[in-house]
Amino acid sequence: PEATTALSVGGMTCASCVGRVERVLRAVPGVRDASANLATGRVSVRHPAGLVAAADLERAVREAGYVPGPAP
Ligand code: 9UX
Repeated sequence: PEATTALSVGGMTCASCVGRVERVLRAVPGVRDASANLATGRVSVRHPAGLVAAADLERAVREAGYVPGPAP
């Protein structure tokens, strides 16, 4: 089944940041969709259950220059 992983993303402060974070997450193998919320600093990632590790998502966020964390 599909699953959703939520992350917090620090440093995402403008609409371009949102687009960049969504783009790098959609490029992670197995990810079907990613939706970032500028107001809350959270990202919701859709993927098949078990196929994507949170650590892989966090790495992609970090390599794009943002600061990932667990969803509060
Ligand atoms: Mo605008 Mo977002 O310079 O990093 S793209 S704040």
